[in-house]
Amino acid sequence: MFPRNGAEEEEVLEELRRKTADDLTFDSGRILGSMCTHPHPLSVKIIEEFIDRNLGDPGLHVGSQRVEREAVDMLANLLGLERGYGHIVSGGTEANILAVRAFRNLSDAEKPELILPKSAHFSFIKAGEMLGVKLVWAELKEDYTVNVKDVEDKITDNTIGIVGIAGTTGLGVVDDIPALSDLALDYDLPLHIDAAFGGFVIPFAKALGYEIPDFDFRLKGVKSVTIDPHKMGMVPIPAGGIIFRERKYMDVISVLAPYLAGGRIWQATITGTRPGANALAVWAMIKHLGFEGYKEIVRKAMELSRWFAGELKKMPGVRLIREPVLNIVSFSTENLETVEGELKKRGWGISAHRGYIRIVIMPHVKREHLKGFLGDLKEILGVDVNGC
Ligand code: 0PR
Repeated sequence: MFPRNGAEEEEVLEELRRKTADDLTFDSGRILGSMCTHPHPLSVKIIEEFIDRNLGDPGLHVGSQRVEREAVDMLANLLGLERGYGHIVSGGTEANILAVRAFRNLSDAEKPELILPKSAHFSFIKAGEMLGVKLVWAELKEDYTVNVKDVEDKITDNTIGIVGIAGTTGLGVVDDIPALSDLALDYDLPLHIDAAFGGFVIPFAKALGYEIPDFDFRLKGVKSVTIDPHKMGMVPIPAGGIIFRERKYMDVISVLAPYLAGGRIWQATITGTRPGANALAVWAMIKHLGFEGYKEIVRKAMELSRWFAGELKKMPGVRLIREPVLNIVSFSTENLETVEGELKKRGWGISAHRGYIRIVIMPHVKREHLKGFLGDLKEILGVDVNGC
């Protein structure tokens, strides 16, 4: 009910705390199935200080707009471009929708079709439905990467573009993007890479010596990349990223906003009014952590993932779905649904999907949390704890 009279601030805060007391928090170490994490303290400060900036009316906040452009350029740079075109958006969903929208608007296909791996995130289902683009799902190979031959077989005159994934939602697998890029160039089609998760992992993991295929603008067929700072970028929600190789992709998705307080602009994002503070937080976190800072975060997450995968492999009744590529470890058990329910009852924030449980080793996940989880899993599976 809408209250007639207002309550005291403290009272309101107290009530909110009570109402959300059963939320799981990242710092509890209990959230093992999320791609978000506890934001870095600097980014929290930035959100507080710049909370009123609205990048939907950039003429009012010209400094913030400049900073957003710099953030986009730094992301583009991380992805192998000197200069990129794009925005800090609400998340991977908006970024993927914008890419599909750009591909559709640039194409003259009568019945637009997009070819994407069966492992693609459900945000593409939203994109397809909203944009009237038919989704053509390409098969996966045994290693869960997309079958590039099947992608080729599915190209028609109506194909508007191809999607490759650098860090799949379920398994963190990276498609053979060099092959997809060659294919896209051969058929003169744009290739979009969904690196919503992998964008803030792969460049650093590669620098650490992990063997992961190229996935970004260094490959000429790649025309757009989704890269989300609110996943491994340590920035608070909402902060997604869409980067295009060329300006024309932005031009075809921009609409005129003629009357804004700050003057008329062409707007490419789906959201109108949108948080400037989060874009500033992206800029600030990149400046503060730098390549070496992110590399260290990724080093820990990758090492812990490999340790965790090793422990799971030792546990009877558990099947690792595949060796981890990034910092995502997925496994299956007998009676998976029951095991999932039991784990949830014990307070673990996990979910089973496509026949397995996915654990995302985000920066808030520490070895002691995983040890606790493994202990519970063993008990649930009825394994003699002392026996192994
Ligand atoms: N692309 C990929 C590869 C993704 O994994 C995701 C989200 C998206 C796009 C969409 O990103 P937004 O959710 O930012 O729009 N993947 C996670 C998932 O579906 C999102 C998530 C995050 C889910 C935190 C749960 C959670 O607690 O699993």
